[in-house]
Amino acid sequence: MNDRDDNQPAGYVPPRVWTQKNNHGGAFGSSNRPVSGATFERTLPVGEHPLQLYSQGTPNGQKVTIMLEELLAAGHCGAEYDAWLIDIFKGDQFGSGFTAVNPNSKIPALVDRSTGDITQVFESGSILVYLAEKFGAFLPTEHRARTETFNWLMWQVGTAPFVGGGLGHFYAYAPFKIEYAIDRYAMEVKRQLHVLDTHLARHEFLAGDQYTIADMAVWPWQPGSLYGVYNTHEFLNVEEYGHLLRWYRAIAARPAVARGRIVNRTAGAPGEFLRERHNATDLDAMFP
Ligand SMILES: N[C@@H](CCC(=O)N[C@@H](CS)C(=O)NCC(=O)O)C(=O)O
Repeated sequence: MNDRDDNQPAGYVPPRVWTQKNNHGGAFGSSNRPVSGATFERTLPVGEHPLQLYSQGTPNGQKVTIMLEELLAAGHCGAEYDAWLIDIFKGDQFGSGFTAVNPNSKIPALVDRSTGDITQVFESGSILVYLAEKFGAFLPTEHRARTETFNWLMWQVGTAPFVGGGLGHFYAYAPFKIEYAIDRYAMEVKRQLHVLDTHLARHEFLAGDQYTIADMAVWPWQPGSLYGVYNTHEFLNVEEYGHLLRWYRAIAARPAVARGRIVNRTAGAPGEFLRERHNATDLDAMFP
């Protein structure tokens, strides 16, 4: 162990067995717990569409609303959906109805009521694959492109915790700044940006020449969240990744992305957020 005065807070030494404090501080310090399960009873609302999404407009939530808007834009009317807000900053993810759909208490979660017995889907990557297979869209059938799509999709769901739970948490949410933690995660996130920049120097989209669910998974996070919720784009000098930015801007220009990225967001400039979406007209009114 190093000199304990260097620890943060100074003098801190990890106890032999970790125990929970009343409030660990930071943005989620009072709501996060070391056990799973519901903390209160609340049934989930159900709208008129077959697809019921329970989510918030964070990067993981945006992946799914972008996919749903892309499906609708491509003419898949069966992708009409209700997007209910689960406000994770108020602890809605610990309600009994939500934990029954996602025992991990994280948004996004999807219920498909068009399948006889209802189908419950959680994990953003699983939801993207589920929708892609249900509608036969944005997931190539050709062996090589399909494999590349899964490569980048799995890469993204594996790397997101370094961005959000790592850099974003310690840069934006932690009760105080810890240089070691921020350096460690800044290094890893910049490495990820370089991985993408290098790949996108040779490919139009992540899986090659087709826009797929892999692009929809990566876009809100790398670099979306760095421009958005975590506001670390200048700190990480994101502008140096020219090929990544070319791809990022091309996807941002897609009308379905402009629509999907604001669904279930609770704040922002006028026209930049829509708490809930129950009908195409909710968004049409914002994109006349
Ligand atoms: N691996 C999950 C991660 C989902 C996740 O971390 N969701 C965050 C918001 S982006 C959340 O619900 N956080 C609430 C909490 O940690 O209590 C996925 O990809 O769906």
